[in-house]
Amino acid sequence: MVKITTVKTKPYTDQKPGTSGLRKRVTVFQQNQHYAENFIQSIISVVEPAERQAATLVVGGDGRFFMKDAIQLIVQIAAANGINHLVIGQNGIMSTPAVSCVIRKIKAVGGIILTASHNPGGPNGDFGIKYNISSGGPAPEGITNKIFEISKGLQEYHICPELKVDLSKIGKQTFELCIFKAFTVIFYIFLATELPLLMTHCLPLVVGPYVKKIVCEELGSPANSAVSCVPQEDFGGHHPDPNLTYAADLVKTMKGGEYDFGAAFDGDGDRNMVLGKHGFFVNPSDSVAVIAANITSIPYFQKTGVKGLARSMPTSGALDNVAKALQMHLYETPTGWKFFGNLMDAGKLSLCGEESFGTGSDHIREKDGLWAVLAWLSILATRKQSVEEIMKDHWQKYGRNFFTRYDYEEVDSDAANKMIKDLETAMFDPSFIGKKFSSGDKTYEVAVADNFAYTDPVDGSVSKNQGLRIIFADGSRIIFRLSGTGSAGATIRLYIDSYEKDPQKIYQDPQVMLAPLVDIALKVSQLREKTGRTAPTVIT
Ligand code: G16
Repeated sequence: MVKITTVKTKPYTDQKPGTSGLRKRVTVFQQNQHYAENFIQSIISVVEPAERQAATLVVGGDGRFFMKDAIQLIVQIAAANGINHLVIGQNGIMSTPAVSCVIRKIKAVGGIILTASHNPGGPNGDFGIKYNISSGGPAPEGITNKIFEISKGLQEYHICPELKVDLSKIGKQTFELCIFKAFTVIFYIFLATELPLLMTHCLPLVVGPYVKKIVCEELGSPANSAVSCVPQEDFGGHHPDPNLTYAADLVKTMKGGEYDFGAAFDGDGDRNMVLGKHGFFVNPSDSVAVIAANITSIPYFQKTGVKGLARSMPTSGALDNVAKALQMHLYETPTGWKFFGNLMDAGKLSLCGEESFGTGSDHIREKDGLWAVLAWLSILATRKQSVEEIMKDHWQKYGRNFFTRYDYEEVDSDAANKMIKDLETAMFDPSFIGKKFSSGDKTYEVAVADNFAYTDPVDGSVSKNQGLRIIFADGSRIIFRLSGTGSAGATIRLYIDSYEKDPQKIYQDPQVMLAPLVDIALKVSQLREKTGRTAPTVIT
């Protein structure tokens, strides 16, 4: 008989889930007393006590350092709170899209995902805990706010300290508890994900075991085209963010010209970056637009049809151009995949994407890196053109949204908050509208200046303060927002989006095309002066 213990604790004030769960340094979870336990208890407390004895929770993660410790705690706390069933990936490994899929398939009440996604791993890296609801999608703000409120008042948690599971053993492990029904944990092998990088001959590469199974075994790409497929707690020292900076090895390999298609994934397999031969980069905002424009090449959409399109606010307007041409509804949501869930559940949305290397559809409720790559492969197979040709044709037909994002990571939080506050004050001055800003031979006139707010068309919930937008008369946009996924200091994101339809200009270098707008953004915000940062950490 397993013993249930109630442990007195002190609440923490900093357990507010961000864009995608609670992300902190591993050391915060490890060294602060009861830190992880408190947050896990707060999550489980949102499952109604009356539901728990019939409830199943899915648990999985990206294999990063501290994940196994966190899973043991989840098992012990879930059992002590009367949750009846846990379904866990063998060794705890399961990609984020796989967790979403399994929650839906087995009709679980939700799931807990152990990942800090694209943030570095290892003992000095980041860890994260995220709650997904029964639809398979990340918990919406109503629920994450509830978790935060519980965490701020938490005085005790319940735990079965002696209950230990063998994470490596496939199958059922059952435990007798004094006051509840027997508690069962089932371990499965779920084709799991893992870190970044892989390139492929003709085909892509992908996330660990999925890549091997689908891209190599099923599609016949050579085995050596799948790189970095074995999960490691520190991602082999790599930064698991699939962008041009952190997937530099892949970019270099692709530049060699030997491969036609390359793709990189993040730690938990939900993000993707697509490259063509010679390292031709597909901007994520363009990637979802290309998939939308070629929707008939994708078997899933041939079956289901397409109900609507969506992008996050900072994502470029490339998708809007396709939506207009296809006469499809386009939703503009705040940053965070959780905002797409309600639209999908209501049958209003089929395909969506974000500038932050996220692309997905309503087959699940998370972005899905491998799905996006398979969508691209379907398009390549139908059109029999290269990635570069497809992209260039697209720009010829729809015009091009030049897009760039500057990330300033680990900026002093006070300085970053003050910069945003001061900019907002300046933007809200009535004289700001109509103001002209010049750089080089370009002049832009402000048409709209606001802090983006979103009203969910399904449940009417309102999300405010989602990013400062300066929209100019020609439609060009400068956007500033603070990241909700960083773990130390503040990350300032600057996004620039500018549309060009002149066929003579669409092949230019985005950094050259957008230089005047970047210059204006830096001057208006006084980012350099106020943060002391002279250059971004990452440019996309
Ligand atoms: C998460 C969210 C995405 C979001 C991204 C960046 O992705 O699911 O919707 O775009 O973070 O958010 P931020 O700009 O606030 O850092 P992931 O892959 O980290 O789970």
